[in-house]
Amino acid sequence: MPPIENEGLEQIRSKIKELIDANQVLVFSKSFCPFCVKVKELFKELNVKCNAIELDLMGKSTIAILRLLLQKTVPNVFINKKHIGGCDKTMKAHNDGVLQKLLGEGSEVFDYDLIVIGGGSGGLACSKEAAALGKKVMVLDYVVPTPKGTNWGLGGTCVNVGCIPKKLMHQTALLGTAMEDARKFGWEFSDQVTHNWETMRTAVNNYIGSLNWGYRVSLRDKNVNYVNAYAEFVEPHKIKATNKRGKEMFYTAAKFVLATGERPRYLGIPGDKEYCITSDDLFSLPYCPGKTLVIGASYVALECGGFLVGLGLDVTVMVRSILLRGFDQDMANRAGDCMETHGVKFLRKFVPTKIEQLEAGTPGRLKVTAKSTESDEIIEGEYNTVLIAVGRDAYTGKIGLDKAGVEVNAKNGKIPVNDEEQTNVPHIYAIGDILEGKWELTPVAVQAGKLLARRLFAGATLKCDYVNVPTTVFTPMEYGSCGYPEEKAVEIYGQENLEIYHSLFWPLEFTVPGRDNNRCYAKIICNNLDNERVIGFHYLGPNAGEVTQGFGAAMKCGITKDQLDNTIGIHPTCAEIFTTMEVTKSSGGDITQSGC
Ligand code: FAD
Ligand code: NA7
Repeated sequence: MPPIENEGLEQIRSKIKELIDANQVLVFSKSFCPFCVKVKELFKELNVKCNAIELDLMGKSTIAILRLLLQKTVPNVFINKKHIGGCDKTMKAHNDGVLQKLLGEGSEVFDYDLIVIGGGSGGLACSKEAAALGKKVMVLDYVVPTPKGTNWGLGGTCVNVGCIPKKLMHQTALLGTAMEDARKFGWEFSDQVTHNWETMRTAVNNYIGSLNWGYRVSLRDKNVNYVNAYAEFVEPHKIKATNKRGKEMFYTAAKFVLATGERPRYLGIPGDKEYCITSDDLFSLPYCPGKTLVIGASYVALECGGFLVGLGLDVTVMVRSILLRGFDQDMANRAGDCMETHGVKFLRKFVPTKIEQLEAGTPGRLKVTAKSTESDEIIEGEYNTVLIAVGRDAYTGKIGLDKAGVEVNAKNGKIPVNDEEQTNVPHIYAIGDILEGKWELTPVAVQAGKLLARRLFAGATLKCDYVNVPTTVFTPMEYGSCGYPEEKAVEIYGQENLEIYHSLFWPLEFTVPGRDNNRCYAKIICNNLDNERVIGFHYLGPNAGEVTQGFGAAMKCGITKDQLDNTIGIHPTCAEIFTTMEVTKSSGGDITQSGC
C-alpha cells in the first residue's frame, strides 16, 4: 500500500476499498503479531497469494485505517471482498471448509479439485484420501504394454509386477527349501518333488486379478472417478486423457498429483527389446523360463535370480560391478554368498554386448555375448531366457511436463520437489518412485500420498518422513535394513565415532536340517557422539521383513544400544540376537555362534 500520510479520511476509505476489491486475500496485519503470522502461514500452505498490509510499518496512517475498519484488531482478513474476521475465525473457516469455498469463488472453475496421474501405490492412496476429505477427485491409470506385449490391471507396479508377485514367488522358492528341510524332520514323500511354473503363475495372477478388482471397487466406494486412460498435460491446469481405443478427453483441475512410477530400463544393445524380458514380463510369463541369465545386480535382479534358482532353474547373474549398490556392502556380499550356496552362479565384471536368437520357442534359445569390464575378454553363453534388471527409469518423459512448466531432471526423468512434495509449479505435486533422491518403496509412496492429501485438503501439516525407512531385500537369505549402511555412517560420522556390534547366528529351524550354519548375520551401527544411538540396523536371516519392521519403529523412537541391551529377547528367535550383542567389530572378537 502506498504511503497515505497526508491523505484525508475519504481518500483512505476509498484506498482500503480498492485494496479489498483487488486482492483475493487481504490481511490487515502487524508484522510482530504471532496470530497474523499464523494466518499468513495458512494461506502460504494453501498456495494462495495473501496480500498483507503491515499496519505497524505504516506510520501515522495506521490510526486512520483502524478508525475506518469495523474490526479494530489484527489480523483482519478479507477473502474475495468478504470480511472473515481474525485468526480464530479464519482457522475455523478453514477447518469447516468454508475458507476453501470462499477462495474458490470468483476464481476459475475446474472440473476437479484434484487429478491424480497414475493409479499405483502412491496415486491410489492420495486420491482415496482426498475423496474421503470431500474433494472431487479423478485418478487416471494406464499401462503401456512392454515390448513383449505384457499388460496388467489397476494398482501399479507393486501389485502387478513388483512386491506382490515377487514375494509370492519368493515364498514358492522358500517352500521348496522347506520341503527339503522337512525330510530331515521326518517327513517322507514317496514321489520326486517338482515345480509347475504354470500352476504358480496362474495362482499368483488370479490373486493379482482379485486385487485389481478390489481397487476398482474401493475407488468407486470412495467416489473417486477412475479413468483408464493415458494422461498428459496440455496446459498447466488441463490434461488430455487418451483411452485404449484412441478416444481423447480433456479434464481440468485446481491441483494435480503426479504418481506415474517407473518402468524397467533396457540395455540399448542389439537384441535386448526383441529377445529379452524384464520384471514387467517375468511374473506373468506363460511358460517356465528355463535356464536364465539375469543381467544386473541390484535388488530386483537378485530377488528374481534368487527365486528362480529356488524353483530349481539354472540361474546365472551377470554383475557389472558390485552387488546391491547403495546398500551396506558387507551385508550385500554376505547375501550374495548365500545365493551362491543356494545355487546361483555369478558372472562378475561382465556386461552384455549382444543378444541373438538361436531358436524361437517358449522358451527358445538365446546366445549372449558379453565383454569383461577389466580386460578384452569376450565370452558367449546360451540361455533360454535373459532377464534384464539394470534399473528403472521414471515414467515422466511423455506426460507433457513442459506444457505445465514442471521442472524435471533431464538425466533420469526424476522430479525435484520440496519437503511437501510440491514441484516448481505450485499447484502440481509429485509422489512415489518418480521423486528425486527418495526411497522407491510402496509404503513410502502410500504414506507420501496420504499425508499430501491431508495437507492439501484438511489443513494438516505433517510431512512424509523419509528418514530411517526400513526395507528388505527378499533374496534366498533375506536382508533387512534400516538407517545407514556402514560405509555411509563412516563417511558422515567418522570411524572413530562409531561402535559397530555384530554377530553371526544359526536360526534354530536351520539346525536340524543342518544348513546355513553361521551364514546369518546381525549388525548394528551406533553413534558414540549421541549416546550410542542406533543409526544403522542390518539383518541377514529368515523373515527379515518381519524382524526389521519392529526395529524400524524402535529406531524412529531413537533407540540406543543401552536400551537394546535392556530389552528382553524372545527365545528361541532370530531377532533376539539384537538384545545380546556384545562383540564389537573393532575388537575383532569371535562372532560365531554354537548354541543358544
Ligand atoms: P507405480 O506403482 O509404478 O504406479 C504408477 C502407475 O501410473 C502405473 O500403473 C502406470 O502404468 C501409471 N501411469 C504412468 N504414466 C501414466 C500416464 N501418463 N497416465 C496414466 N497412468 C500412468 N517396494 C516395496 O516396498 N517392497 C517390495 O518388496 C518391492 N518389490 C519390488 C519388486 C519389483 C520387481 C519392482 C519393480 C518394484 C518393487 N518395489 C517394492 C517398488 C514398488 O513397487 C514401488 O516403489 C511402488 O510401486 C511405487 O509406487 P508409485 O505410485 O510411485 O508408482
Ligand atoms: P538399480 O537399483 O538402479 O540397479 C541397477 C543394477 O543394474 C545395478 O546393479 C547396475 O550396476 C546394473 N546395471 C545398470 N546398467 C547396466 C548395464 N548397462 N549393464 C549391466 N549392468 C547394469 O535397479 P533395480 O532395478 O534393481 O531397482 C530399482 C528400484 O526398483 C529399486 O529401488 C526398487 O525399489 C524397485 P552398477 O552397480 O551400476 O554397476
